[in-house]
Amino acid sequence: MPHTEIEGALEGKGLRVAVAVARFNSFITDRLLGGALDGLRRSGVAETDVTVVRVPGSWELPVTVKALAESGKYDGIICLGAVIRGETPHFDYVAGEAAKGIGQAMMATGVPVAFGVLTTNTLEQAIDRAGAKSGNKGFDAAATVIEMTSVLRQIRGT
Ligand code: INI
Repeated sequence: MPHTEIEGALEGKGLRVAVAVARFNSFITDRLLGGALDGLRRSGVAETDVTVVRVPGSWELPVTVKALAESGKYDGIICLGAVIRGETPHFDYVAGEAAKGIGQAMMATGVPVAFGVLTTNTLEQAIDRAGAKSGNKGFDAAATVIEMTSVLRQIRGT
């Protein structure tokens, strides 16, 4: 007997998506947001079904994602930020807590959350991932959230 296979569709029509974006390092995060909105639009998500939430920094993303997920208003969430190491140990706290908290919010609510938070050693590495040499992680995050919404709906039979 052939096995059963579940694979997500990259069809965003009818999906309601929230994008939480950090203003810190906005030079980078504005580009991630552009990539994410482009990805959503090109996958068929209606502009009127997209909500963008701006927060001060990546530290604020977990509580924002949790509130968005708990509201029941969104099928999927994208979070965008840029944590750049620079000279300060602040990096480790902000990057670590953002990753952990966003993961916890997804696990607690079951709402798919795409992790579009760059954690890089240099500004150049962040630029590379925000529309230069290494693509745009915001665009990738849009594709991920649409795919995961579809995967989870199939598993849950909804
Ligand atoms: N926030 C970021 O999104 N990226 C960073 O690189 C960063 N650094 O390096 O400090 C950063 N800090 C701000 C933080 O996210 C909070 O907004 C702030 O601490 C207020 O709670």
